[in-house]
Amino acid sequence: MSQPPPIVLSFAASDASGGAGVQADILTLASMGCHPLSVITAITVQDTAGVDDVMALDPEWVADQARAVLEDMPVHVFKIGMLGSVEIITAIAEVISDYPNIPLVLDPVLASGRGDELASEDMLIAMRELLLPQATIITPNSLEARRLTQDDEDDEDIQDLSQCAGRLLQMGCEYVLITGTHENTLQVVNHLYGNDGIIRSDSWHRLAGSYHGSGCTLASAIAAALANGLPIAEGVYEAQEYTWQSLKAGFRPGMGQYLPDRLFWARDEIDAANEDEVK
Ligand code: PXL
Repeated sequence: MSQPPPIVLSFAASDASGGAGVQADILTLASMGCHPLSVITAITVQDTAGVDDVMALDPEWVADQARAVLEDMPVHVFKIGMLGSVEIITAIAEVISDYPNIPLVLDPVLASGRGDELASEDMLIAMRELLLPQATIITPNSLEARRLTQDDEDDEDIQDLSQCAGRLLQMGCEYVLITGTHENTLQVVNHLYGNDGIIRSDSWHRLAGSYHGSGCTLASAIAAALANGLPIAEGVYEAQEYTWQSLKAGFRPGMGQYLPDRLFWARDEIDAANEDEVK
């Protein structure tokens, strides 16, 4: 029998459009050779154009889902996405604190790509205090990095991203990857920081169009790379490459944004198999 796939546990909300959230995580993790466990935090009502509503689950249900699978299976990496409520953040923080040796990839979801608010100010504070110190790597985009490092709501955002990264590292995570999609630069430049400063900067051709689920894809791809045994710097590169390829192969199934094709690498084989069948 071949080696069993490494297991990644994703805490995330359901996105029925299949673009972001737990559906994005499952596709990405499976596509990168992992077995995905999914603990649902909330259910959203949304399509490819926007989020209409969110129902957070009972925090005990979130913790119970996680404990059941954690007691049954060896988990190699945790990944956290959209959280739903302060109480859910508290419940997850408690569960994962019992597993300090499992790396944690934290995607601090504050808003959707289209600007729908997905975390309150209280949730942001809880994330900062309870989850960030447990994170191996946190993957904010530049807007999220600035919001997470504001001292209070009236404070001016820190503009300099390396200063934001410094503050996030001081809050207790080991690595910070700040993505540059929202910056006014020709290429998209993503920076990985550690306690000794910048570890790598990667520039990517800026793709035209607006994508739903790119952040979930990137964070899950990092989780998969770590679960596959890659060191952090290589894993972050691999995950960016995978995400860029899936965005480049993106498609527009509805009337809103493009979705990444997380199975882009399998399409040629699927097309070839379909052609053989037609013959
Ligand atoms: O992209 C962040 C995100 C995460 N999780 C869910 C979402 C979104 C954005 O819309 O809907 C469920």
